[in-house]
Amino acid sequence: MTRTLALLTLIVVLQACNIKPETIQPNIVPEPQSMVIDDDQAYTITEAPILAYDDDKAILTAEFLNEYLNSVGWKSQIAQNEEQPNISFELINGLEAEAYHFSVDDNGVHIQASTEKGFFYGVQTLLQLLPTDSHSANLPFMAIEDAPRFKWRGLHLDVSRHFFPVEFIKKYIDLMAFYKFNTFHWHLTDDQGWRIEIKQYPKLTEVGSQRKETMVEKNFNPYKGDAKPYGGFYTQEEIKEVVAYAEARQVTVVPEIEMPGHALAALAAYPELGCGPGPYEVGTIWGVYDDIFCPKEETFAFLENVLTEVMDLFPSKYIHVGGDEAPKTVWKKSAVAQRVIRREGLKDEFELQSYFIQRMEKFLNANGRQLIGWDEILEGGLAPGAAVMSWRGEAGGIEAAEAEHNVVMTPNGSMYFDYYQGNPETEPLAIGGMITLDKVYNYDPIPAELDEAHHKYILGAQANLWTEYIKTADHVEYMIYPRAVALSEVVWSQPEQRDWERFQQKLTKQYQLLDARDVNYHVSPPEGLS
Ligand code: TNX
Repeated sequence: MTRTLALLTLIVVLQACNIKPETIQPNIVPEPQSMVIDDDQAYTITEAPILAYDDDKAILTAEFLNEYLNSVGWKSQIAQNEEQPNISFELINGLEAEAYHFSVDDNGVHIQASTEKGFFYGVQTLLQLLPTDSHSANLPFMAIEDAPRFKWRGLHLDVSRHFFPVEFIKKYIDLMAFYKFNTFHWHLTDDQGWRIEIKQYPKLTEVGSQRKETMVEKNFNPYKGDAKPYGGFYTQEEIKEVVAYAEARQVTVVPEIEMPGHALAALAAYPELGCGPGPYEVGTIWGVYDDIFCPKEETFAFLENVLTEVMDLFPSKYIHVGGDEAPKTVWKKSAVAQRVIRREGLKDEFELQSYFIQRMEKFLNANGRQLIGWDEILEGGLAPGAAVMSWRGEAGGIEAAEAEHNVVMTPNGSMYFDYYQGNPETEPLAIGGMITLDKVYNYDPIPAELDEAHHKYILGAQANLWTEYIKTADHVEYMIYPRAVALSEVVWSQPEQRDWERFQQKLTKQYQLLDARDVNYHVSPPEGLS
């Protein structure tokens, strides 16, 4: 109260002296579609703003904002039928699902939308404007009309190579939502660890989530593995908690269950699913393994049962089945695999992989879901309705889009956040490659060579974080931020709204916002290397 009084006094004094208190500079990221500012007039939100909404569609978002503000020291409250709320949520008709209008005038802050998603993004814009060092904001009059450029605005996290606890996953999602990302790609299984509880197959986590000490190297070599026993997994209860948490932040969680390759942890648990005699061990070194799922009926039944539990946990329309880096060495030698090739009249092991993926697609489709996989699923023939995640450059994505398949662009030349972002001599060990902040910023998910008629198949883009060399939550954040801040403009803002100079100026405020959220980030120099 005393603070409010002091502030009011200050404003009165300033007005009497005809000095305008400084208004907040709207350094909003991602840059909105359109923004008109009238710096001559301002509206002050003081420590205890009143929130109100005129439609039930805004309840959850109003509560989200209220809770957030209180968690960082504001004393906001929701009060319905308040004559003059400071922040009002107003339902308007006709805006697209994720669009919103945001304005500041004499009557306060207005967030207008037609959907819950729209209200939510209006709130994120407000949170971009609020200062981090005081509980009062002098907002210039403004009018923003905003909507995203792309439907798929994604970040991925590999929790197999290293495991990150639920609390951190929630923080990861919080930050995604803050930058208006809407898709969290959760890479849950790989050679080096199976991290999701599957009730029907308890050994997946009992055995498959634990790896032994690296064997090949007596001397610790971080390029090869951890040299230590390592483990961890999420229970189904934890997964549900994360999915609900994400849903409240308008983030869809897309689970990935790798097949037919990157399956060694599953084979260690259930050796009968491999083509060889076994036994297998959970991978202890990084890289690609020859042992993959064998295309036998038992394997298909297993995978369908696993996916059934996965679909019960994840409402996402898309289910990611991996498909990448599946060496055909073992299938070439396997009598079972060769028999399937003959029985199905297939040409080779690539067509066998295509057959494998097509069976999974039929199963997912029969359950109302869509398959998405890495671009290797193009080899040997793309499953009829599959979406493609293009990681080995953009060629796979272009080919898929031209064939009228949906595509998510995630080329390893621009979207691999496990690559270095600065001088390798001073940066923590990374997997190689160099993706600086400006490189991310200048990426365009629509390839220049794709003809316009097929642009609509590019759903959007996503950055991937593979964690072979990333063991701690702090390090994850360091690799993701601020590159994800740059990516948010790539996937949300219109190309003509993107401006590298302006973006760099906006970063100062973004660093403050990240500090306030206790995020570890890399301070990127203006150009190139640190
Ligand atoms: C390739 S990208 C992989 C991952 C590795 C990554 C390292 C992709 C679909 N597969 O298994 O972690 O390279 O950058």
